[in-house]
Amino acid sequence: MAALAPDPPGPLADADRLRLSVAGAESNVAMYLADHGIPVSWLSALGADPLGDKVRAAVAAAGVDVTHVRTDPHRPTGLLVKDPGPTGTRVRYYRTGSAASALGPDLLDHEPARSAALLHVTGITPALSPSCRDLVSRALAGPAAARPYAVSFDVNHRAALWPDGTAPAVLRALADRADIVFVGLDEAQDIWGAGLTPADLRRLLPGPRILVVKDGARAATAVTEHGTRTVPALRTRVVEPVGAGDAFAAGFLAGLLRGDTLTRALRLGHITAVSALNVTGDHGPLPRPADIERLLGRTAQDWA
Ligand code: KDG
Repeated sequence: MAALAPDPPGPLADADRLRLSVAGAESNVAMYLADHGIPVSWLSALGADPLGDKVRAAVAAAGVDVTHVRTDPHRPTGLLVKDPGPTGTRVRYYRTGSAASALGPDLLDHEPARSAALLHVTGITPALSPSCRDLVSRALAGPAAARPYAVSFDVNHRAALWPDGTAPAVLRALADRADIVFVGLDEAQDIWGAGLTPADLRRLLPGPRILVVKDGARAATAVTEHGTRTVPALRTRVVEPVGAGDAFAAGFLAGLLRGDTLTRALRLGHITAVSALNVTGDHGPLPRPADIERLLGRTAQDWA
């Protein structure tokens, strides 16, 4: 999707200028995976309009295969507009009837979905339309072992997209069928109950092989059947947090796909998140490979 934000940041109602950028949780993950050298395709739909052209070009320029992105001649590219205020940034969506909202389960019938090792989906898509919900349900249908790919699911609760209050039940049912789940601790507490701990979340979501609970600037914990690993976050200057969760997911998945240990994968998640935290847009440059290696090799105390 395309994104507009007041430039300089400030209330939308007072803005004279808006900065145009590219946003979207799944395309962000795809771009950060490509940055890590993982071959990745983004499956989505864009309008036959200049915003769609811009999004496609930006995602392709990051090294992501966009040849399977559909162009819908009848529906526009989705758009979000940021409205920074004293208590945080409110996001306004203009995506009802967008090209992506018309996607459906047939997306999974074709390459590259059939030959991928991993399919990454988020809790944003099922909120867009009934056909989008069917798409994510189908991606997660059947026993995990019988699926041709592993599925990772980032809960990504966007309250504005769930006016009917069904988010807790729908997101829990979908997440519990995934192989790998990402959820923010505060996000999980908002949806499923105040005071929940990672151990409580594991009881709530017993299905995933790996449950990753992110605790903001503090730490991230991976819970598996073999135990729990917690890795503290890196200290960094936060310019704007949007996109950091996607960057974290991409770093963690890149680590797993490379065969790293859980601890190294969590570290790579944090390192990648810093790239998003240090910039105003969702997608910032990764540290140099030598710096990534140096950070991965540090001891636990250095990360605290
Ligand atoms: O994770 C960042 C996303 O939230 C942002 O890029 C926009 O995908 C988006 C959404 O639907 O909010």
